[in-house]
Amino acid sequence: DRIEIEIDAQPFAYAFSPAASALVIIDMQRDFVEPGGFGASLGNDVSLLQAIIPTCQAVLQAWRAAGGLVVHTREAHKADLSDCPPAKRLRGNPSLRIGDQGPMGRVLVAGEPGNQIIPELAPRPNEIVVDKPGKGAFYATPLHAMLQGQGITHLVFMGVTTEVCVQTSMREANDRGYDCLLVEDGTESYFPAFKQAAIKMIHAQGGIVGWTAPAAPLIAGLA
Ligand code: C5J
Repeated sequence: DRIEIEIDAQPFAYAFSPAASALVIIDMQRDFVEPGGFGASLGNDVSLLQAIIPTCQAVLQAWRAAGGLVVHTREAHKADLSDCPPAKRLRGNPSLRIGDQGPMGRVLVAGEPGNQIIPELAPRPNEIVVDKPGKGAFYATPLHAMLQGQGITHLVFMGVTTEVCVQTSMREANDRGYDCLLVEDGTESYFPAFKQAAIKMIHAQGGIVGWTAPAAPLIAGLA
């Protein structure tokens, strides 16, 4: 089961074996995608992010059918906020701060309704769910150890937001030696120009952070 799949990507073809790869879905939680959550509290239009849900579902379905490992992350803080630096909580002038009570429970707090992955992409019991206190999925989490324990060398990323948690996580993964692919239409930003810039930054300079490709060739390759 070490079959290699090669797909058209930028800046050149991306090759991976499903058995040594994980699909990493970043922060597709209600806090970012639904009104009343953290993303909206910062003044963002969350409907932009909802548009990628069908594509994320299609990639997730194809990935599961190929038997690949799936990782879901959530930006989540402990109820006592001991893992939320004051610099993060007090920055700016949001309508609700992290830990405040909002329409979907306490903002960005683990276990609250707003902190759950959206139902369309709900994790299955055999999939990994990582709660992360930072923007990157590797900071203060067991993710690297879990992936190493399963012989994972390649990571395929989707989720939100492209230039914040997705790009930060890809850079962290790249520095840890993973070959990373970003699914271009499986990620979104509240700022479309930032998404486009992040995609270019990732695959520029010979793939300095990794590769990018649309969902279609990935799904076709997995079939
Ligand atoms: C943000 C994230 N944008 N998941 N978090 O604050 O990208």
